[in-house]
Amino acid sequence: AQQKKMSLTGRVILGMVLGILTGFIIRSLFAESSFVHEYIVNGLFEVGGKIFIASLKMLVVPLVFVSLVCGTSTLKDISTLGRLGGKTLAFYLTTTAIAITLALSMGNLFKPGAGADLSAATTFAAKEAPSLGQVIIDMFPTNPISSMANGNTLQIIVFAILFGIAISAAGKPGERIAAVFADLNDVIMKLVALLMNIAPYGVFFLMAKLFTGLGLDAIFNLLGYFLVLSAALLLHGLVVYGAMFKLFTGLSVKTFFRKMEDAVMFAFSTASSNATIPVTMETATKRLGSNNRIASFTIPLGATINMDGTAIMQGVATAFIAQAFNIDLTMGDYLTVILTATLASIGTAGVPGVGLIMLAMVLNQVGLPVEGIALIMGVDRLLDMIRTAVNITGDSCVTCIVAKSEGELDVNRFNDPHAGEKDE
Ligand code: DAS
Repeated sequence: AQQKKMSLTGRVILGMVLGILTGFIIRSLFAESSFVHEYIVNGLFEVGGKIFIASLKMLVVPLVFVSLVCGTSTLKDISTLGRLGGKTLAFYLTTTAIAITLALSMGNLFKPGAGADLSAATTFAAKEAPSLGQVIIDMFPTNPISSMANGNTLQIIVFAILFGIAISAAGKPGERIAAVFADLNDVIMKLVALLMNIAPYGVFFLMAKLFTGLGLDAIFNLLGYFLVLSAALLLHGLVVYGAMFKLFTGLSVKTFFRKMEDAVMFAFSTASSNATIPVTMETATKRLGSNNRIASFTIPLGATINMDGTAIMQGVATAFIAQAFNIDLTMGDYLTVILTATLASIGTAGVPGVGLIMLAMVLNQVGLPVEGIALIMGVDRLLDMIRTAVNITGDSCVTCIVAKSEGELDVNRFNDPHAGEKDE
């Protein structure tokens, strides 16, 4: 009988666990060995991890452009697009507002920053938060090729939608181009499936490198902050998305979370929503059954503007830093935090560490000392991994809700436990 091939999820979990173990072993037994650090940690692990992330990012621009053109060109009419866009934005902005409110409430309830050690505070440059007008202007590409070259996801989305609309309105030539994009999309998704095979090794390298350098002692003196933020992330990820999923689709929440495993693990190990787009897309379409017409729009958009996990970090971190510096925030300040954090998340792509940059904008906006970020930087890498997993879970949850509401979710495929696992 064909030997049961361990599923991708199993192999990625194995890679993750072995990587973490290897990191701890090197950290404890080979701390002094310059050979191990020179050639293994900063050599093999560093190079392997970077190649893995680069291979995922390589697919993002072609996948987002082709799948969105493919999806938009098959839309029946433009009003569908308007309805789709409206629903998607409404859900994304609502979940982000819930996320920050939850975070600020927990931050004020548990007061993790009371009596924090301020010695680490150093200077930290803050950028001005973008205005809503500027964010909207920045969405329109002046040169689509440079948008692609720079990986400006929002501009690629806008251009792909307009291009797809033109295809659907262009009669015969449009039909021929649409057919080409449909085939291109299949080929790129096949490339995604092929690249998945290197994932267990890539995750091993990333985890081994990270846990060789990660001082868990940083967590102990920030335990309050770490626990409150992790609790808020898990609460939002499981309870808010679970309740929303059940309420708006009526489908099994357990099945949803089980099928999200691969995408969650990729988001966790890469700490980048953008790099995880290929896996989130494959999960949303092949495993959860959302039509590409929906997922090709909602997933790339979500990876860019829907960062609930990041918003939660900003809520808890703002409360923590205000408490650490004994500054009382007014309700007006909290509303400013909610607005700035939402705006900041719209304009920034989902890449590692972007949450900290946005936090500097938020703190700046409410007059909190931006150097407070230095207090939490030590544990931010690990928290970034958790909140990125929450970010893409929110994107996938809204994708299923919007697809279901449009009658574009294949329930049989959703309920099929093996959908999308074998190479189709
Ligand atoms: N790493 C970001 C992402 O990819 C999240 C963050 O930095 O907060 O979503």
